Amino acid sequence: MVPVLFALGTNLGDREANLRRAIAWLRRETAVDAVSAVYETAPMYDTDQGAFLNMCVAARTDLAAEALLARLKAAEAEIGRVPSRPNGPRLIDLDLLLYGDRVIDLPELAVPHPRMAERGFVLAPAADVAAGWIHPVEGRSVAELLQRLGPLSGVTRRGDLRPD
Ligand code: PH2
Ligand code: MG
Ligand code: MG
Repeated sequence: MVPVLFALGTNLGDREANLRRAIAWLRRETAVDAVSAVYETAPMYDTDQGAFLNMCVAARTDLAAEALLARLKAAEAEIGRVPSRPNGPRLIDLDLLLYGDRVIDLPELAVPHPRMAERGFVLAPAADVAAGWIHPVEGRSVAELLQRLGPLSGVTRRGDLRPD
């Protein structure tokens, strides 16, 4: 099995319920090892939208990266995501951040996620579950990448996701 790291984000509807559904889906479809705390985060890039909840999940899978991506897209639709503008509001975003130490550069799939190293809303929860994971392009651990960002603004640790 290949270790994988996922990022979850939501800023529409019942955000906690959306996260719970995404985690239930990940538990069904992959072998989940660790689930981060929930972080309330100010929107990056497109700031004219509501605050996000973000989390990360470390897991293992037998699926090839391309097949996993297709399953993630299907899960987003099943949970209720509808198309929006780039970086715009979304009910659920399920991103593949890392797939072992592989580097994949395809039009429809880039791993490591190209902007993960600049995103506090990704690296803060990622450090909860994968602090020592070495980013195969940056050559630094998740914890080091987080430290490199310096003090984060607009990223607040909320604690564990509450069960239903
Ligand atoms: N996702 C984006 C764009 N901006 N900002 C925050 N805080 N959290 C996100 O998950 C997020 C974002 C595009 O995927
Ligand atoms: Mg996405
Ligand atoms: Mg995303």
